[in-house]
Amino acid sequence: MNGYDLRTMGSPKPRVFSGIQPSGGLHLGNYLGAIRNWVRDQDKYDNIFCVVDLHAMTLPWDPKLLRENTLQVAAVYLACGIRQDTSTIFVQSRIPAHSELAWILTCLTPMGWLERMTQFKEKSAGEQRERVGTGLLTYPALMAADILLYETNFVPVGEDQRQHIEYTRDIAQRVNQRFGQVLTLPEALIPKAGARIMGLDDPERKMSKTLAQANPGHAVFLTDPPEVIRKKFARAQTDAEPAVRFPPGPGVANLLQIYQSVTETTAENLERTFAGKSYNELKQAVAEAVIAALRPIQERYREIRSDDAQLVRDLDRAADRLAVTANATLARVQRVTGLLGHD
Ligand code: ATP
Ligand code: LTN
Repeated sequence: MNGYDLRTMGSPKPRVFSGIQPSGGLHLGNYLGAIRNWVRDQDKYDNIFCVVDLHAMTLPWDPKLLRENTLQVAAVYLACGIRQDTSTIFVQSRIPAHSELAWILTCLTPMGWLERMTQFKEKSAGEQRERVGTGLLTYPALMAADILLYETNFVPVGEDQRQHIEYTRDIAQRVNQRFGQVLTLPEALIPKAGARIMGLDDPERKMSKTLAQANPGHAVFLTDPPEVIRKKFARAQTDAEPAVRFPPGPGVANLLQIYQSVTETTAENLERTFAGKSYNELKQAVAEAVIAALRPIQERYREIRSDDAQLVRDLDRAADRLAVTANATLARVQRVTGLLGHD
């Protein structure tokens, strides 16, 4: 046990914190790579799941869509099985401490650290500097603030976020070394299976909300109706072979990965079921498996979205509760860094 755990003695379970940006509809990759693992492990931890709306402002956004996507992400968390007795779901911008700690961390972060981040390089590639918002560069400082405010022990995310968690540890260590032990160092929890679902239109690229905006056939959204899911799989890219072979090429491998992940079947069973089958048979089987897995989630989602006022009330209440912890951490950092009024 490290020194900081003393502050969380009231809660015997380790703290988990994770978040998803409301930058578009959630897709199968978000579910299989992130949310499903959060649901499965939620009883082991004291969980906080955030809708990181301020992060969704790091690329151009539409205000109406941001509001709708924020409610959608929160409702999807609940519909997928996140339970409010072991987990707290809230919206990042409802707790101003996130922005305030992010500012202090930004001031302590060398610009070179941020310029070297893979996500920044990828998302700003091909854009002129005049057209990229500064928030895309300082994004990791806000993410670090999210995590550090709650004395988080573990951060369950997909592989693409590992570098941001490393930065979070580095900046927390810098604060602790310079000003005294005020922050808890978190660790990434990265799943072995499902950590990287690829696009249906292009199996070389990770399924992503942003790419799905340009081409809806890229991703299956968790809210897609069955006929849309069937159509998207029917058009998915496969290989040049006449039938399913093992080992498969990238397009077929992605479909098999989705089938295996959704049905939780073994690799042997997968080969027994699909070797020699036509691509049409494979696509239909994957589509039906996904439709069956999403059906209860979609039913629950519709139920939750039939009362947005209740959803907003729950989110606000959660934010009020969490603000106590967030403000306590912020006050500690403000005090040790010399800001007035926190003695
Ligand atoms: P954007 O395109 O806006 O960056 P995204 O679809 O990549 O969005 P994020 O909000 O960045 O999704 O990620 C939310 C969570 O889902 C993260 O934990 C991330 O690692 C995971 N994730 C995203 N895409 C995939 C994928 N294709 N396969 C597995 N996990 C994924
Ligand atoms: N950058 C993350 C989203 C995110 C996050 C967080 C994840 C913002 N703040 C804190 C975990 C913990 C992403 O998945 N794109």
